[in-house]
Amino acid sequence: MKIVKNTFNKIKNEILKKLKEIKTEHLIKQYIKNNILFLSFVILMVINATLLRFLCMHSINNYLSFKAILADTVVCVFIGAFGYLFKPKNRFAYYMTFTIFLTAICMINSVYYTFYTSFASISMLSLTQYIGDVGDAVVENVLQLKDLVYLIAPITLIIIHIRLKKKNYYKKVELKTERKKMTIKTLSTAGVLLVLFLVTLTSLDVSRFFKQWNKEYIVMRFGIYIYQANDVVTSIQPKINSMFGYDKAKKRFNDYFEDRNEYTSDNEYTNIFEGKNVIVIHGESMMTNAIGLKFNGQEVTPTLNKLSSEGMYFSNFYSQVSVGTSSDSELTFNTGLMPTKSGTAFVSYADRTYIGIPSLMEEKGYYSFSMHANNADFWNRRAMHKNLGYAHFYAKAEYDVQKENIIGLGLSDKEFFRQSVEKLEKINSEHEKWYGMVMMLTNHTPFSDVEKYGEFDVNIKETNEEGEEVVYPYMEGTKLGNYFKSLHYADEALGEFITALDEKGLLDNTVFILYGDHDARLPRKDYNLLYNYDKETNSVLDSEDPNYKEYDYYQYELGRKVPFIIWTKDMKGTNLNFTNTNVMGMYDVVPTLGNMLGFKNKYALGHDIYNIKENNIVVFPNGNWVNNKLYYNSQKAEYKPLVEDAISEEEINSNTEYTNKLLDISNDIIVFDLLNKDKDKEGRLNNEIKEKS
Ligand code: GP9
Ligand code: MN
Repeated sequence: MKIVKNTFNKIKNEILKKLKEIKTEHLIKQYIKNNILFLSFVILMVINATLLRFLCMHSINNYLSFKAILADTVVCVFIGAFGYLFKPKNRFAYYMTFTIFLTAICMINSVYYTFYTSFASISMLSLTQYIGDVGDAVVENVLQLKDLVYLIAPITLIIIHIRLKKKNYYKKVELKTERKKMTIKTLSTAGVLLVLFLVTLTSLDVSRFFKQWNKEYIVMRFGIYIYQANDVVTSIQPKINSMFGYDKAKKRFNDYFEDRNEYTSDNEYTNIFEGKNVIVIHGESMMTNAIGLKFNGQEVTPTLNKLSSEGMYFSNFYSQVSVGTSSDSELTFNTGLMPTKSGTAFVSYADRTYIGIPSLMEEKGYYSFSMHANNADFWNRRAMHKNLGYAHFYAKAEYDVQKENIIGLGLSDKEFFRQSVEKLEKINSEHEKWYGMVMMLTNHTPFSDVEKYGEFDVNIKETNEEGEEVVYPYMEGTKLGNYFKSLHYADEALGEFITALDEKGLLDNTVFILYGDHDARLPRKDYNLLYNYDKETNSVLDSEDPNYKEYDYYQYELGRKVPFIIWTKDMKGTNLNFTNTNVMGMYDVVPTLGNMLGFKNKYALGHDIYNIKENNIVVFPNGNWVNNKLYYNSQKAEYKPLVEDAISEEEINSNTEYTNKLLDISNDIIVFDLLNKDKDKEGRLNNEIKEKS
């Protein structure tokens, strides 16, 4: 009896299960049948976006990026949801309009990518004046077949529509669906998918999204549709920022430069390098604290040590970057202006007028150029280098980048320098005087390509009483340790570059200048280990230990110094061979170098260090400042004295006021385009009217 009962139950459960399956299957079929147009729209548009990533970035990770597919789906479901507000017979027109619009986005980006190896931006419309020659892009004047593939989507939608119409589908659907209910249901689905997408994001994704300049990264994580929408917002924002307040800004600007004591008098260094060729090295993430540092008797940076001991070395020099990192340092080095308060000058304000060192040198008869083996659009350099006055930007497409020569972000520094020497030889033979910036790349965070940096131990090796070698791990395996290995590689590359230049006679009449673009953003705990290592425990010394020196907030900020070196091959032992320990910032480069090379830029905000000397002050974009006596933390309104006789409260207040004022003026110059003389002539009638009303 029991057996019969069990068998009966089993059969019953089995039948119920089947029925349930049939019901679900039926429901799904039913849903698909009733929503063919909506689903076709979503699927076709997601396929188009995926195709775009595939055809542009050629890597499985890129085109099958789960995040991007999810993001594109969210956008399409969201747009598609509003289609339900229309009567079924009118829905096709709605979906077709958006299909054409989204397909156009894919096609435009596809064509743009072929030309510029980057995704399109509406801000580029206002930058066309700087993009005269396409330079390093592969120029093909015709639309390629791959750019037309996106048209399959609208064609498919039309075919689907015709077939549905034939079957009288729209009339049948009309009877069944409730329009508002379907809209809300579909919007809720978009909402759930959006939450799912948001939880997959990392903080790096979010920060890059708001900065918007790393376009490939954003398209890979957020999809093309969100990228393009974000692009519109970030492109319009600078325009809105500059719409109001021009007259007030102009007045503040005039008053500031009228009152300003510029310390511009001649000094013993005036014109000392006039007429010489110039090579400026943009030393990626090079920091002062590595100069002179040794592990097991081996120098981390033998080349920097040599240059700093043979040349004019500024050992208390700070970079003044904000979120624009490398590009901010290029801006400040070249113009003496500070980074903008929001966005980045290179990306958001590339159409403004700047007075760059390259254009000033050009006025003196120099040929000016820049070299960097990364994509020309990285940090919007293609437009900005032109704007700063570089006559030519040798970017990635002009370098031979083979897979085996890639380290970290791109072409290794050794190979980059090797190929740059060839270009320099040609430049030297064609131009009487030249000024060039050569930008390094390998020593870039996260410093994880360790096996490619070559041998350099950051441990401690000792011989014990028994004569055996004992190894303490010390910095091995830490990010700072990997940084030293990477920096050692970059330093070696630099050394090879100098040797090669010398062999070709390119150093004979050349001033060699090097700056570290910004600190390497390494964890404070790693510095704590570096300066407080306890061999016995292989960790940080106990804080009670008399030898323990805490690496606190101030140590960290003060430790972010980068090298600034001016060197010529015959400088050693001369009166130009010394270390200047006065505090100095990137914005002091224009006046200091200008004095030596024979150019002036009234609007550079720093000072000639040989005029202002120990009275200098370095301001940072976050409102902090440092001088020879004190480091001021503006966020906490606290400070750390650096000398016994620190300064008075009054002086601190006036320095803080100076800092804020300078940051305002600098920001105004860029946002309101105050160096644009034409704007002056035109007047800003529209804004005047707006301000008065
Ligand atoms: C990219 C390189 C690095 O070309 O300059 O930029 P960063 O991340 O340092 O700003
Ligand atoms: Mn950098």
